[in-house]
Amino acid sequence: MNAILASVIAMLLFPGSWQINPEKVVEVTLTEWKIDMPTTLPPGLYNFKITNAGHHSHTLKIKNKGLERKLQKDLKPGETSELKVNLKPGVYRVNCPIGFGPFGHSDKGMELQLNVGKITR
Ligand SMILES: [Cu+2]
Repeated sequence: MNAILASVIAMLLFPGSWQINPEKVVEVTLTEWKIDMPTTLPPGLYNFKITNAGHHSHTLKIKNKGLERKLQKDLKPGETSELKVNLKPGVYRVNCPIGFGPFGHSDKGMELQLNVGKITR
């Protein structure tokens, strides 16, 4: 098959496959009361694929000095959503900011520290 035609078909079948700087996908699973995801990542553009595998509503927030990103809507049990974040080197706090104080999901365990390291070659 003609190489140009083949690449056009690939672009149609896999939109995004031609992007120069494709984002990396990170799977995140939310349950009671845990956020399951990597705690160290290299810097880069990420698409966090967040699934609520629990029995309560959950959400996800990623924050440090210069950045704060949160899902627009809380996830009901079984729902999945995506959050695109450009992570620069640094330490981030990742949590589920639902509830308050001792009833807050963070305090129950839905909180972790994400370390984004420098690129080492
Ligand atoms: Cu939660």
